[in-house]
Amino acid sequence: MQPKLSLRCAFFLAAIYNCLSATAQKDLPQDYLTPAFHKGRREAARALMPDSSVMVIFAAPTRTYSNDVEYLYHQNPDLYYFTGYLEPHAVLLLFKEQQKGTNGSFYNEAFFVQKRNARAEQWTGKRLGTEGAKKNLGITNVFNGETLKDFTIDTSYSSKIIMAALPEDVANNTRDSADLYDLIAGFKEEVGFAGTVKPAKIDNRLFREITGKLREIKTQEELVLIRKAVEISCLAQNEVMKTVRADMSEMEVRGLHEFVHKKYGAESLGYGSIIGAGENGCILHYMENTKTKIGNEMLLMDVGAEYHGYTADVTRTIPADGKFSIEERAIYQLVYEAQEAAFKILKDGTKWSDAAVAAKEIIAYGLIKLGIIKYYSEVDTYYPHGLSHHIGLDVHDRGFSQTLKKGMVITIEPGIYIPNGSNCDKKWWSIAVRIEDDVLIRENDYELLSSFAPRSIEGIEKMITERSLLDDYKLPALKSAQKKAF
Ligand SMILES: [Mn+2]
Repeated sequence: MQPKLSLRCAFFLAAIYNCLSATAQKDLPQDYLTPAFHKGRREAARALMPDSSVMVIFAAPTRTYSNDVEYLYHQNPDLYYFTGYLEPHAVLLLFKEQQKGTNGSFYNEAFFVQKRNARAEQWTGKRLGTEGAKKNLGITNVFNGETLKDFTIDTSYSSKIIMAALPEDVANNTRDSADLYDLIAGFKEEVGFAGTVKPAKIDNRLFREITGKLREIKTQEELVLIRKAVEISCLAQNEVMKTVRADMSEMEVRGLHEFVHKKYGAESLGYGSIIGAGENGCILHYMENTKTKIGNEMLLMDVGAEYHGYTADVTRTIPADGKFSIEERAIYQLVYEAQEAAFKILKDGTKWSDAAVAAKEIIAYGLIKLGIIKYYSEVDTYYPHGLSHHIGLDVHDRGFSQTLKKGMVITIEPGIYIPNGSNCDKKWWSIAVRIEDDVLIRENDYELLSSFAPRSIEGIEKMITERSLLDDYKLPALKSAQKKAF
């Protein structure tokens, strides 16, 4: 990575930039969500909005990783859902009814995006600009962000301004007068939002309700991407099962997962990969992955590929030495049966809580039978999390309904975690098992989207015996690891 550029190079860059923009990008993925999808989502939102209301959605803030380096940018899923736009410093205004512009034209949405800038694009990548956004995203009313301050958002008539709570960690780039900080400041001034005192018209709850109702039911276009993310995640699990050895590190296992994701074109992860060997599996969101040898205990791997914004969430727990011990088998089988019990009742109309109870009962009575707990009430000690959540543009995707509905995609993920020092026979200590699958709810049943990776004891033991090309992938030992004096 290069340090920031000095001014004198700018002239030279303008020339390169012209060459770059003249060469159309070839060999890009062909399966992005279509402009028709995003337009359809905007129309669906409008149908749920009350009369005379406007919905306002800002891009996600950029965030500093270190010094002048930013974290890889990840768009606000709501803005992506409604527009497909992937760049920062933007805001969408979605009106319920047609508005009359100053020039007499009518519009019911206005999208403010980052301006094209040759010098900036040489460093941080191409921008769509207003013309690109119109052409690629199919939005008609697109403006440069800097014009927001001249745009009259006439909210005097509007019953509600429907929006998410504003992010509090937005940095002000003083060299950019139309960054997210300025867009938010301009908007706040326009609607009389002084400091933290919110005008009564601003409704955050309704925003969560409308977007929850929309996002919890997946469209056919979304399902194509989710299926792909889930399959990729499963194939990575399989490849790791085939390759796993006791002398591998947690970090290497993580790398293998993410390598397979990238082979299939998944741009990102839905969350930091969780690779926990033995005791580390008991830490629910263990993302350090620092253990240098996974050893012969259980290996819990919770890894989700993100493909075009949609994430999978798949966990497999395997015996690193290829065979489940008696104790590992007993705990694993219990988690497996808990998952099966929940699967059995999944369909349109099932209450979330019924599925959760079905799984929890299996685990509680199973742990009692194994002598690990005495009473049902102790089950939370070893099963401390919920059974299920939506997945989609967020790994914990937004939803609204109390019952399952056709078209929802959710996880089913029971687990049992027995840390060292637990109040039970020490033969159970450091066993951690989670089995997490992704399912599509159908009218009368469900579809197991993550069936590509085995989840039964027999299926996993068999997969581990298979060979992988990665078995033969050996790198030379590092020479710099040997200690030398200056
Ligand atoms: Mn999950």
